[in-house]
Amino acid sequence: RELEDDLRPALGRGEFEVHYQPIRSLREDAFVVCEALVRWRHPRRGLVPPSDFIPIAEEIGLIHELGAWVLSTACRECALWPSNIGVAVNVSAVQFRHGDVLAQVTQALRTSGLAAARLEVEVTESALVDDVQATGSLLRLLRGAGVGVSLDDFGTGYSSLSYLRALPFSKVKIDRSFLDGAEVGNRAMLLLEGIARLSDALGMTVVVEGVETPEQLKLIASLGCIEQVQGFLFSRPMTADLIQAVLSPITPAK
Ligand code: G
Ligand code: G
Ligand code: MN
Ligand code: NA
Repeated sequence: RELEDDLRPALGRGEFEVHYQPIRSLREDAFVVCEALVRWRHPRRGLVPPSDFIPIAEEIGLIHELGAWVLSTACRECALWPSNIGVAVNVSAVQFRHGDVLAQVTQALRTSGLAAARLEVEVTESALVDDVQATGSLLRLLRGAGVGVSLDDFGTGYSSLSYLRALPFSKVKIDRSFLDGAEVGNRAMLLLEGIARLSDALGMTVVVEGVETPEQLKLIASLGCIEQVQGFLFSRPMTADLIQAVLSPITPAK
C-alpha cells in the first residue's frame, strides 16, 4: 500500500495537476470545450494516470477533497480561456453517492467567477447503477443551476438506454469502443449511427470519443447528427499552460 500512503498527503503537497483535452465542434469547426483530466506528479514515479490512483482515492475517501480541488482548479483555469470555451469535469460514482457535488460545483463557480453555462459535469454509467431517483434529483439541481451534465462512456454499462429515458442529460459521450471496426454500412457503423440518432432525437448533444484517424472522422461527419468529436486525431490531453496557449494563440500585451 505504498501508493496509498503517498496519496494521503499528495493534495496538501500540491502534487496533483489537471490536464485538458479539447473537444471539437463539427458545426463550428473549432474547439468548444476541454475535458479536465487529473494527473498525479509523484515525486519518484513521475506522472501517475488517474486509473492508478482514483480507485485508491475512492477507497480511502480522499476522492471528495480531490474532486473539489479538480472542480475549483478546472473552473479557475477555464476562466482564463476565451469565453466561448467550456470545461468538462469527471465526477466519480463515490462522489455522486456520498458527496456534496452540488455544493462543490456552486463553490467552484463562485470562487472562479466562471459562468455556470461553461461548466459540464461528466458522469459514467457506473456512477448511476443503484439510485436513479437520487441521481435524477441531483442532475436536475445541477441543470437548474445552469451546469451541463454529460453521460460519459455511454454504452459500456448495463442500463444505458433506461438512463437516457430517466435522467436529464444535456450531452451523451459515446464510448470509443463503438468506433472500433466501424466502416460504411457495417454492423458497427449501424450501431454507432443508431445510438447517435437516438440521442440526438432526445435533444442531447452527441459526442464521439476516441477519434484517432481521418477515416473515422469522415464516417462520423457523414452521419450529420454527431455534434462534437474528441480524440488523439485532434489533440492529446495537454498541461494547463499548453492548452491556454493553444486556445488563445495571440497573447495580449501585458
Ligand atoms: O486521462 P486518462 O485516459 O488517463 O483518464 C482515465 C480515466 O480517469 C478516465 O475514465 C477519466 O474519466 C478518469 N478521470 C480523469 N480525471 C478524473 C477526475 O478528475 N475525477 C475522476 N473521478 N475521474 C477522472
Ligand atoms: O472520462 P473518459 O473515460 O472518457 O476519459 C477520457 C480518456 O480517454 C482520457 O484518459 C483520454 O486520455 C482518453 N482518450 C482521449 N482520446 C483518445 C483517443 O483518441 N484514443 C484513446 N485510445 N484514448 C483517448
Ligand atoms: Mn470523461
Ligand atoms: Na469516456
